[in-house]
Amino acid sequence: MPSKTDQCKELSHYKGKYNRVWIPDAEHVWKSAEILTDFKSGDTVLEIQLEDGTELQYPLEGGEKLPPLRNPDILVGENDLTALSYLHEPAVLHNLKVRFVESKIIYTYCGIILVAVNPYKQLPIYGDAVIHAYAGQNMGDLDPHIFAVAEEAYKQMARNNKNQSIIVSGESGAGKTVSARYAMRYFAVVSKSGSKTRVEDKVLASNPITEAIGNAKTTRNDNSSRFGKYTEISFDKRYQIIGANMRTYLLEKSRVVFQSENERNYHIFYQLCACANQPEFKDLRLLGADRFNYTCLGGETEIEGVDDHADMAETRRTFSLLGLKDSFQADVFKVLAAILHLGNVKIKENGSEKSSIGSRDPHLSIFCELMGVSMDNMCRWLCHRRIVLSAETVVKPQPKERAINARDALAKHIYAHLFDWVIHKINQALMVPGKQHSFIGVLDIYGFETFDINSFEQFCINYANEKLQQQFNLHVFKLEQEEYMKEDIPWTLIDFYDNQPVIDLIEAKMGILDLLDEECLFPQGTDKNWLQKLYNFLGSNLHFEKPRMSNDSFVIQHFADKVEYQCKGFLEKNRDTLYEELVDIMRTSQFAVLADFFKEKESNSGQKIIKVTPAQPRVKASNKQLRTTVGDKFRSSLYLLMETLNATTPHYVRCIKPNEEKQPFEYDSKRVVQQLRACGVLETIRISAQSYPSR
Ligand code: AD9
Ligand code: MG
Repeated sequence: MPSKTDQCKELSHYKGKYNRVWIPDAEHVWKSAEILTDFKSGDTVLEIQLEDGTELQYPLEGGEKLPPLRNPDILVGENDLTALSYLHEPAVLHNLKVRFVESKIIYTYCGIILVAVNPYKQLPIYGDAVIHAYAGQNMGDLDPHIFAVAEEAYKQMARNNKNQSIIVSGESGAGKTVSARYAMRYFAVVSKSGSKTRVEDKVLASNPITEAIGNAKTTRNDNSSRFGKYTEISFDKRYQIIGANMRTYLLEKSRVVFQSENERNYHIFYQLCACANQPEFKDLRLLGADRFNYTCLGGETEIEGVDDHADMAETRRTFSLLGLKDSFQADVFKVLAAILHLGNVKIKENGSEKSSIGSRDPHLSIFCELMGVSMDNMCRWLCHRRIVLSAETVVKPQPKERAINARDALAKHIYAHLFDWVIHKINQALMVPGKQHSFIGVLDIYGFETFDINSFEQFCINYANEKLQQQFNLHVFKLEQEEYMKEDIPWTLIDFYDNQPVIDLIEAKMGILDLLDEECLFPQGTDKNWLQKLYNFLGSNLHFEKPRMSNDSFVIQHFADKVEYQCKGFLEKNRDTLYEELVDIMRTSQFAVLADFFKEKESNSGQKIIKVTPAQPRVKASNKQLRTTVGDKFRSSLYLLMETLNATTPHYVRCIKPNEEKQPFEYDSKRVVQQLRACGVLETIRISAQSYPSR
């Protein structure tokens, strides 16, 4: 971008011919205008005219704040934003808009980033013929495309003998999952050897299954990913696909037992309910999705344009394609049905201290039958707890609310185990027979999100996005700057937006996660106590706020936006405990799959504990619980993900959601600019422009 003095010069230089500028506008963010008078140094106002003929005076602050210049028309619509003469926010916003709205082009390069604007419409640009057109081409030679990025990764893998990553980011509903799917399809098509092995098809088949069990309708996206996924596609020496491996990140478990208004549980439940009448599911005693608590809490059980019945057929077809037999599928469906029945178990209140379940509760009885556990035990241990005192063990009744929590916790745990089990089976089916030469990883993680009510899940999701943003910042900005210094090119370190302070706030010693873990150690710990500690210890942090009107929430200034989190439920979700008594019942199940889910693993928590040294060394309290908390585990898994990404050559795709209403080719400048500002596209432009001094 030209410096301000340059801009003054340029402005007077172009006056007459290119006297067009952008001025800020409340509605359209930027509005086009023409300068009417000669600009002289020291002027305090510019006489300008808007496109509709209105004349106004644009205030100049000491001749410094000149409005950004418009690009010559001939450049508007460029494939690569870095080719524009004037590079600034209005130019980017306008260029993307012209391409998207007028030319219906969704992809644009911005230096090393591919910007993809979600068209909310099927486009005929993804066929095999298009894939073949991109194969072997150089990135700049054809129109910007996700296939061009995939080709670039493929080429660099072969040329440099180095593993690659395609990192797709953007907010919820922006198009990450769709982009990741197309990238994977590209590799499958170009690497196809023509031999009988159908490993490419298998790799692609993993997508519909993971989406069935890990995606759900939210108010943001009808097919929202509720887990993160890094898929490593393995290639042999001839760069043909030989297998794949998926790593998943923190599934949103709470959705299994609760959905907000207009949201749904995981797709697979509705697919199953849609097939309730099929003879093979008779034993599961299924009902319509509107008759199970766990599937109807959000109100609507159907999604416009989605046929759950047909999707079930697709899910089963892909299971089979992966070699996952009918018996395996039957076990999966049995567990899913059991979870649905568990959610319908009626827990009665017996005074304020006690609760009970009818000895003939029909749903509990089906649950027990399907899962091979004792009805008596379940009735008793959903509503009681064993309390170990020094001399004796007493059995204490539980109030209704606690019993419901115990039931829901069990449902969540069973589902999480089922999810891991299915992923494990898919990985086995895609396992590389021991001769991987290199890989390309595709990262599709839940996008930054903010709802009316934000809880632990949004906190974790947004934390992951902070880490990704930082990975991007460090890669693009620091590496580029180092390059300049190495070559001794005069260069002022530009201060890019560094989000380390927010990351510290969350993950460093005595940060939000540490304080949360600490509170979880106290048996009497509460969400409110923890929140109070946050206010006390972090109140002065620039990225942390106590809302003026609430004592139940806290605000974090994330890179993308401010988000207010409600503290309710954080402790419970971070602890993620399940009563021992219920675990014991599951372990003695006659149904081997279920017993295995709860089998005692090496660590007593059933979670593999990975000891890592996070970027910010943290001294752990000596009495730190043996169990890893969800937050702690997530922090470690993100650390490992960053290590993996940093060991590969990254390729970035930034997805943009152009409007809230999911309307085809609607471009809401306000929403777009918010995302451009948040995701570093504008910062990158500054650097890319500097990299080509000739421009
Ligand atoms: V989330 O963080 O998982 O909630 P994503 O993954 O970013 O989100 P997704 O890929 O699921 O969003 O896209 C949302 C919807 O936009 C899709 O279901 C499609 O209907 C639509 N979409 C996205 N990309 C394209 C595209 N390239 N062509 C057509 C698209 N439609
Ligand atoms: Mg997604």
